[in-house]
Amino acid sequence: MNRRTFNFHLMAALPALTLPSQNSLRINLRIRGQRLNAHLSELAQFGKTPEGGTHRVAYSEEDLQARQYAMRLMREAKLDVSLDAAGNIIGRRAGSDAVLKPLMIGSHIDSVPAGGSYDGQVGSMGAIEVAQTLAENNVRLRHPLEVVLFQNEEGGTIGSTALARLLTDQDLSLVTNSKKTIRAGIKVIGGDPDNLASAVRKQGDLAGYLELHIEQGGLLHQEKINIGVVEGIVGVNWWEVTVEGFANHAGTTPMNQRKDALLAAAKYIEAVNRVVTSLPGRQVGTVGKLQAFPGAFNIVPGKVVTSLGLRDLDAAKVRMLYEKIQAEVKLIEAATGTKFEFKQVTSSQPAPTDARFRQAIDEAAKQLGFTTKLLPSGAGHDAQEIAHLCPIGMIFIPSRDGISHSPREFSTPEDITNGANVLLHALLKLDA
Ligand code: HGY
Ligand code: MN
Ligand code: MN
Repeated sequence: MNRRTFNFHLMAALPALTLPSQNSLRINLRIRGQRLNAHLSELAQFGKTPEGGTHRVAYSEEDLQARQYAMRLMREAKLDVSLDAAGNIIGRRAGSDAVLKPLMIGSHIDSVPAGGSYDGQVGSMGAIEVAQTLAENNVRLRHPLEVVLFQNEEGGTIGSTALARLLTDQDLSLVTNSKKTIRAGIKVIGGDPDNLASAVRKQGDLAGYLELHIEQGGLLHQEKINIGVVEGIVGVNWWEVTVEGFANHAGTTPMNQRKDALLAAAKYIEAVNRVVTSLPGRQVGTVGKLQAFPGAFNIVPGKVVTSLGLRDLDAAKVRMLYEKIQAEVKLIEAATGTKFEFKQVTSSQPAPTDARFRQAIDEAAKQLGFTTKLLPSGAGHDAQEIAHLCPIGMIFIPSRDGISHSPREFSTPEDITNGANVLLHALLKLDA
């Protein structure tokens, strides 16, 4: 073999030996867990509670500060950051194939009152970390990338609903945990409630949506499974319930002549639990709010404002439970001389995840050496609204003792890192 030929063969072999192929670079890509967990700790400072949790209700001062912090991280991750008219924060990066629709990843950073520091926050910081990891390794996806932080998820998946459909006046007049109407809240966070049509996406506008989230239940932790592959998200239905009785003197009103709204509410609460537990299955029913008026030792309560929450993977079962509860309410009204009124506050459809997305998550997790389990989500998520637009997938990491919506909510830094790596590699698989 003459010298020229030898050099040629040597040169031809060199690239395979020295420069990692795009493929091997991608396979070996890992997020920086230390940076991700540091970002989560910093984010938790906004609305930190004495109990060590997070109180960062949508549209609050803490929420505004956290949003600014998150937008800074998104810019550092080389994303082009903007707000849509609903006030959702969206970080964009072009893909190598302009014909393709965006792949979206994200979650929410608002919390429930006196909540934890992981719900929504792991998926939000994890999505930003994935974007930063891609940028600093010069990995450009074929699809455009959108990293989204949805506003007011805890008030009824408001921000993600605003992508799936036009928010109605009834939606905008809602007051949930934030004590502001949605309309006022959207203005506070920099959105434009009079231009919400511009935030609505159509079917086909997105190639897909992936959300990393804590399980908020106890299955993965109990069974020591690393990653949950979500099969579907329950439909979440909330009603505001008002009970009208008759306020009267607590000393001079005989027991058989009262219209005691709080007694009626007590019977209602017991009836909800009895109806929901009377059937086999994973449905849940909760009465989470209760206020009695006027609320004094010496007045028979004339009015009660309470609530009803029903969830299941099957919308027909939720409707059936609601009808059974209504039948019980009729009996309570007759027995107590009171009147119940139910006003539906939110109704999100059960959302199955996409088989191809579940496969990408499962394969990514297993290639990273993690154990996986297919399971439903008993919590509602932004993903179920985006499911109206495109295929979705959800990745769960364990919640210690299944505690959530509580300052005792906790996931380990290792599980958080694992979840973000699965998000990264599931995204790469879906981008192939
Ligand atoms: O209420 C829920 O299920 C969710 O955590 N917002
Ligand atoms: Mn959440
Ligand atoms: Mn939540």
